[in-house]
Amino acid sequence: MFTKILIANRGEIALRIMRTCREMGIKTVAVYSTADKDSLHVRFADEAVCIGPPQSIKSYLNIPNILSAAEITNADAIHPGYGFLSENAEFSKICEDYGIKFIGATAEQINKMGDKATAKDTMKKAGVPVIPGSEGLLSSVEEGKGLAKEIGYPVIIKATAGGGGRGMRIIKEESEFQKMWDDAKMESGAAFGNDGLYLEKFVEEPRHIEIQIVGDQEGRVCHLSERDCSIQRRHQKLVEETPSPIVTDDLRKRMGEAAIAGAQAIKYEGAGTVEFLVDKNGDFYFMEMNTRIQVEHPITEEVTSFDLIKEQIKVAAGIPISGNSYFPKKYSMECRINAEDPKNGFRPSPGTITSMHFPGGHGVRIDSHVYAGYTIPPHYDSMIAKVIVTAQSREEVIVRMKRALDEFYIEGIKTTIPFHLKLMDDETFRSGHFTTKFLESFDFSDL
Ligand code: MV4
Repeated sequence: MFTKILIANRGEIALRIMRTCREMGIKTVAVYSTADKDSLHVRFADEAVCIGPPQSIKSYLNIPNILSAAEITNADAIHPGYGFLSENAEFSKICEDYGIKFIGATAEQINKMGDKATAKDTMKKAGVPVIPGSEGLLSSVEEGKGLAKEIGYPVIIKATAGGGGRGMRIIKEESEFQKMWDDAKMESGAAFGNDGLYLEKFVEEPRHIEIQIVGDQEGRVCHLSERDCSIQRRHQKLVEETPSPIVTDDLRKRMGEAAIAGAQAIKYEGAGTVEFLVDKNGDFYFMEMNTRIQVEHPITEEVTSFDLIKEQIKVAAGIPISGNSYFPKKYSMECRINAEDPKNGFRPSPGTITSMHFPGGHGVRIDSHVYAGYTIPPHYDSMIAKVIVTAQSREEVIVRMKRALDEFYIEGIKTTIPFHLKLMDDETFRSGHFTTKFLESFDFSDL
């Protein structure tokens, strides 16, 4: 087992990783930017090293400084958390070359899944259902138009280097094709330095359902069932829940098996997530694979009793998994609390938390790095807490979530709490029958 892990991240996920390390008897090293010198992750760690100024590119993305910090503190592994360097193939490779274990995917696995058109081909070959469309990249507008005519409009063109909706265009008819093609090429070239595009049939009003998997170094993979992430605004997830209200035992079994087949095809090691779209007929299709721990991992932990960070660390240290998949016996939901004003287009609201109190009690878990007196720096993402609620049924979860959100008292900044409170009373949300388009017609004006 590792003796000391450097956590190349900040905020709640850095604390989350340190907590498991402490339980496992592993020493921790925090790295921090000058903007984070008063952060809890710095105080929680056994050692802390400053790695640069506030801008991420000069600190949390600064590979030489992070490696120097690992070297001077004698860390034998690096946990990247999510975001920042977590899916950076170059960083994974450099760690390997340095003899420091990267607790995450190998460079090869990251590259295979990072290029979305390649990832789709790999999954298709492994027998995972994929959305009908181009084989690999489109080489011309003419090829795209021809294919769209064959499979029928609407179609969607996506950036192969994309994700999170950037470089993506929905095309409703052939007359729009050229303009959408030019826009998507321009946007993806500028954003990713790669303007490769692929095409798919557009699935209208889908659900976003993802399967958590864990693979070990011996090629064994198990799944830990699904998370429903259909409550999103502009590709930002706001609420996640498990089990999904629309996933039957049979669908869970088939999606779980598909996710395992896909992960085994690339000999996937560690924790990963296979994202699917589920259409109105209940058919599912591979969308992307995330080769990292995700923000919403706690709801899976709550219903399966697994510590996913501990699983990541064990697998990275070469300890095999049992190979059994887990099916939820409980219900769990996460509300992301962001320092944003939901009445004003979710505009960031950084500043100082003058006073606050977290909710607690039975079935309530708070993953957060903030405290009364803490100043939220403007340089990073705006999530300040995750309220994770667990109970025996979806109805009980919603009642408990309302209670917890009511108890969450915070002053000095605007947060997304009023939005979540309204959502919990929304009839469509409560029915469980909503799609990824649900928030497009939500009224945020009266929060
Ligand atoms: C789609 C789709 C419909 N049909 N692909 C959004 C982000 C990127 N990961 C892929 N996305 C989508 N791909 C086909 N063929 C609809 C979306 C989509 C979406 C997916 C999941 C959650 C929210 C979404 C919001 C808008 C569009």
